[in-house]
Amino acid sequence: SVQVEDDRTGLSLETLKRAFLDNLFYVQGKSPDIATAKDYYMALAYTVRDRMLHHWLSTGQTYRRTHARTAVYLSAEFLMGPYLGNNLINLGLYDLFEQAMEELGLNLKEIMDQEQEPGLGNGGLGRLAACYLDSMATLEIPSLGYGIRYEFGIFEQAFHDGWQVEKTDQWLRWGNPWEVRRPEWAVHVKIGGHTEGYTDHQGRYQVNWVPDKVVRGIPYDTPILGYQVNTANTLRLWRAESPESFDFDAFNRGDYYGAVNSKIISENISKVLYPNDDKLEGKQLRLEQEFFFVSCSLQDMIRLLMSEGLPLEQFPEKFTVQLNDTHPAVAIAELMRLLVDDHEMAWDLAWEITQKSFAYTNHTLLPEALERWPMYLFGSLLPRHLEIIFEINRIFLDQVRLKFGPDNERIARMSLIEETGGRYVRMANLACVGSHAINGVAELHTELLKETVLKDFYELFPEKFVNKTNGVTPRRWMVLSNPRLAKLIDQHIGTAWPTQLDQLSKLEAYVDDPAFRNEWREIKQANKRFLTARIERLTGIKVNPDSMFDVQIKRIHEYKRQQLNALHIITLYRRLKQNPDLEITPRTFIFAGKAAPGYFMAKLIIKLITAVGDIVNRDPVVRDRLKVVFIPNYNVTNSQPIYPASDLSEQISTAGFEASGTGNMKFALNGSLTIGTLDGANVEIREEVGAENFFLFGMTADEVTALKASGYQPWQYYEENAELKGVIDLISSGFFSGGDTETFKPLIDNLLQQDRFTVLADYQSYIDCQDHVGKVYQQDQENWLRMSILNAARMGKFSSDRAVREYCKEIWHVDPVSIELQE
Ligand code: DL6
Repeated sequence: SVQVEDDRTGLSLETLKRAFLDNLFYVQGKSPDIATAKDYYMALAYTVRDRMLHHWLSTGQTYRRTHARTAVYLSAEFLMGPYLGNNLINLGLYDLFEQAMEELGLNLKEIMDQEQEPGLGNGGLGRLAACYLDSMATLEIPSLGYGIRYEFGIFEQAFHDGWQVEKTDQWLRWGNPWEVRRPEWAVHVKIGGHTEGYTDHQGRYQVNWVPDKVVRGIPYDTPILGYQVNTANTLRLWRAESPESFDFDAFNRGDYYGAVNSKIISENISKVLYPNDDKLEGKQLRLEQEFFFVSCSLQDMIRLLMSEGLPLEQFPEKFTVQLNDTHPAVAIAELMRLLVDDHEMAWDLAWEITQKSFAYTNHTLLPEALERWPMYLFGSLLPRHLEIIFEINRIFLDQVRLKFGPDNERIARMSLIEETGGRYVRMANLACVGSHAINGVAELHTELLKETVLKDFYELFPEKFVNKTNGVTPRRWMVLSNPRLAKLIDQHIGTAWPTQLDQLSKLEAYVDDPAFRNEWREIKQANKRFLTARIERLTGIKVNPDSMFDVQIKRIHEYKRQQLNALHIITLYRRLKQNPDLEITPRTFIFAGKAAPGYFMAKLIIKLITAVGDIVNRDPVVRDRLKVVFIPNYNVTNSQPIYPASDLSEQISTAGFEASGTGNMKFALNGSLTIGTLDGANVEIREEVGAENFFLFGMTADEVTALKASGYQPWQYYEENAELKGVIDLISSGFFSGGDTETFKPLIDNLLQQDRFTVLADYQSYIDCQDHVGKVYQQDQENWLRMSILNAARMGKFSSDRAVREYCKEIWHVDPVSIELQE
């Protein structure tokens, strides 16, 4: 008899092709003659998703059956990147599908290019959450990610006259094949109103919160596959809707517009991601977003606990909840409220459960990013939570007094309520008090936390503080985005390295092997040619793939110092103008990154870079030895071809300001050398790869602090350094702004007068280091290649698998559960 594989699960080439055409016909409603590229993408996505569902359902069943202890990642941002390619890699079906598409006359990569990535994050913090979900699934750790299903993710960046302009993101425009809406698990979230005290039937004082609006949270679930395991965990994102599609009372009163309006107002909550990175936007809607997804998620966890027949007291045994920065820190007050008010639990027991359940990760030392909410705003949206926070604070400050005596300044600093010049609720203080563990994201960062912003909390709770240096997933950042290099590595050290990244050290044995070295070099060249074509397509600029690709890609921020990079470019340009025959290493300066729409200085830095590019790229004196490109709309999709093609990774933040950085890890993993300061994880990267394989410059964090304490006067550096003065004067003269001396004035004035991020103080050290980099690249290519191989070979530590294992062992106490596929 003829045996036919099932269309949804079969894996033969014939079945895949049939299943794809079936989905094209029955899901997209198209035949190949009229199908668009988007239709092909959707049909392929469904074909891949069909092959994931078995894993997903079996995983859920196993977790329920075994009452698996679960790591919950609460995060306002998940920057997942495109799913299709990653799912194919994690399923181990990439090559097979590539062939199936080819046999149908289609191209897998072109189809993958159709995906609109879910840009539900700003940068490092959201991308870290995505890498951790990948690692948790790969390590078979029962886990759930909870966040917000923003209808509009991070804006799309376009350019007008060299200035950034923002266009709204529309990732849901064509539908999202990876998610499943689960209205049956919707929950209600109260907002606003007031509280009322009453005495219950047992004579106990209770509080009832009477809200002035209620919104409905609907979960949308996405499966998160592990790499080459059966595990498929869940990312659950909440969408806000109104409880009924209409306010029927208003409708019956004849108030049609009023009825529709309440629906619109509710839906606003999950409408748009706030596009700020490292800066608090103290908007009411933002606080509503934070509370909304936290309340939905905690209610959902309680439902899950009860559906397994477990009592509420078991919450901290069933779940361990990681707070991704303070954005979800209101969870501490909300869990207290759910336990004490809704489930009538005694305060002390509820507090014990709460503290056991939460752990807090801090991602930034910048004071302007620390969340504090005006008390009137907080109290008007969350009146009951404010009462709960007052009570937590009362008990907590007694604890402080007990340990430190009547030290009023300390008490004022540690209070959950700030009272100097306006009253605010301090979310970091709440997170520290309500969590059993507090971590920074790189060794230096954790030390600085203990010495500065969280010093008082460290003195009170030293046992809570741990470091968890960030990591990145080698599946997306190597296997998927650098397939040529991944294959070369497979051929030499076997195929275990993507899940055991320490094995990359075996590459050291080949560092002098001529054939291996040759292939390494050729792969880098091929990746550079690929990026060269992409740059021309995206910007119209032709770059030379034989030049050094000197790359800085990340959010635009003064502390990340893209302006320092620009000063270097202008320095080289001036040298060429003064001496056109000067021998210099040809370089292509590649930038990408978004500026927060309201961040004037960051936008001006973008304009400076594009303006310098306009002049330098066209000047015949330069003879194409320098090129400056700004790749628009930096996101996960656009970043993937950049790391594998880069020679030099710019990690040049002012020491003490970049909490960790994770791009720095992606570059080194792909064999790019770092020019960097002793900041964030750069310190540990340098330790791992060896000081001789890292281009170090600049002041240390301590030196920066000391310089500022001694009264930093940036203009002195300008006065005393002729080359720096020449560069600054050239910008001031209007040379890069069509003669207009106003455009860049704010930037220059700021550098000369304040220079909060000590750009001028580090200028000479950076220039000297860059001169050295140029020489090594040009004159010592064999050594460069060797350093490139050694960088990749020594990156084992920076896998997100290592980071997640540490969280599991030291904070979460969660063990793997392996999944057998159910019949
Ligand atoms: O921990 C992830 C990432 C770090 O690598 C970056 O150094 C840090 O700047 C970033 N922090 C943020 C700020 N968010 N807040 N609050 O994205 O986190």
